[in-house]
Amino acid sequence: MIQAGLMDELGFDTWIYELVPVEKALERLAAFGITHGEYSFEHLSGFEKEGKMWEKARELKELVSSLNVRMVQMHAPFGDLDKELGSGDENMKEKAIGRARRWLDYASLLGVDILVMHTVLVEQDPKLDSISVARRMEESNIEVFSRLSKHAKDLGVKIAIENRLESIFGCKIPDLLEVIKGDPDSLGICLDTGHANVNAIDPSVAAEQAGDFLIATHVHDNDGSGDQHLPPLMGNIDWAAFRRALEKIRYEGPLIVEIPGSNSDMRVCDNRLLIARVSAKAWLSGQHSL
Ligand SMILES: [Mn+2]
Repeated sequence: MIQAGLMDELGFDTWIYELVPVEKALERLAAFGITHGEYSFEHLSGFEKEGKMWEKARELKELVSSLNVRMVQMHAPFGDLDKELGSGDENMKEKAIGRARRWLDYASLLGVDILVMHTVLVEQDPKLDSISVARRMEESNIEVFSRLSKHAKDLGVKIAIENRLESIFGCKIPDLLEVIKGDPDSLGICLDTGHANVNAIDPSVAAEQAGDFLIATHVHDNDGSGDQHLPPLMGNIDWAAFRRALEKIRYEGPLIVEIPGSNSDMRVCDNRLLIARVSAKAWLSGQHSL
């Protein structure tokens, strides 16, 4: 039997409506009856650049409460930030830590409990063997996340570290568990089902490994050959096994579907939302299993 909580907490990343400003994206999700969500980094990055996050946060908080949408998580900057946090240049690294702390502030201001972050990347050193590189990555991640977790704790926000797409330290759940040990109260895992599948890791195995540390999800599908961000049941993930694993670890949500819409046509965004909602509900209700 499926737990009631899992289906109730189905949500979407605002990324699906990247075509329009965040306010419009939230209104659209609410119009389609979506009750939970994740703020995409892309939707908020403009406010960061313009220094408007503090005033915008207040407006957004009011908007989501009037729309009855619970924004359970937000995506931190990634890409450059991952490299800057692991940089050997102390100045650059400290600036990056400051930026990550500001994003924890933003989460708190927006009333969002969880900030999703990628792991820290360490510069490639051709002199080092692969084992030493992996060890340096682990050390760097433990150091950076234990520093950030102190700020998270002060704010009452948790950091969910996402399993990486690239086949390096951080793509496996046991890698992340080592990092979380530094502060298990404020650090947890965001399981990205698509990233796991590309790394030939069954999301059901990953979920069981994460156990109680699973605090956020990025739910999407692919055929294993790349990070295609397809709705559930459109790739080769064993969704029935994943659902059973979520039940076994008593994960109660949120389940956040992370798929793109379109950058040119709103109807494509709406259609993709509708089909993903149907497929996610078919998955969660067990209708697709023989
Ligand atoms: Mn993801």
